[in-house]
Amino acid sequence: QGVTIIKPIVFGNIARYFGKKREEDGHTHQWTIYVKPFRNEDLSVYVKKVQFKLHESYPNFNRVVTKPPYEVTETGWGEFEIIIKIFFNDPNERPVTLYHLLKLFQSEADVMLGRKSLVVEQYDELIFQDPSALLQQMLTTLKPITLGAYKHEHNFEEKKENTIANLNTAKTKIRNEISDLNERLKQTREAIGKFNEEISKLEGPDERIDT
Ligand code: SLL
Repeated sequence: QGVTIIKPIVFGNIARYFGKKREEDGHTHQWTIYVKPFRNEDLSVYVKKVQFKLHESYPNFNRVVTKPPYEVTETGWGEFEIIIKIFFNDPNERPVTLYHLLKLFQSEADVMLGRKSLVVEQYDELIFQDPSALLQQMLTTLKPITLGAYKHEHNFEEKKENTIANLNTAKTKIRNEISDLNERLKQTREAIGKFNEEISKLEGPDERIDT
């Protein structure tokens, strides 16, 4: 068959400091862990549910979200690893597991004072290798999300462009360095050649320097 379908996603957390520690429970932050499509599309067409496994200090730490937005909002005081498991509408498709370190603390002043939210998210891709006919149909049914405007915290397109530009600059620099070194190598070889000629003249052919 050889069919591969790729679905770009973004997952991570946003967090905000209360500004002080809450008296009742010692919580300091509100945070949201999420999985969302990179492009504007309705994941629920092929996603059955997303399971977020929180730290065991949380009541019913295994949170299951069956429809978009796939996210869990909580409050707390500490950072920990969240295990995200994505289940698909086709039971034959194995669930995908992602790991995210919930991040609450950051040294930036506005974040520390609670004037600004912190966002730690990453781009990833769900890759479907030879999906069943049913799943394939679900994967290619494009359905945009209607709830709310669609926007990412990070501009991944811009990041991509910047990365490409940086790589090209580096490439040019390395190319120039290589040609400089080649030029020096050539000059050095020529110099050695000249020395060898001189040596031959002075002492005969057995004293040459090998190049
Ligand atoms: C730490 N290893 O010690 C981590 C654990 C757990 C954070 C952090 C629980 C809130 C609640 C909460 O914030 N747990 O009890 O409802 O830093």
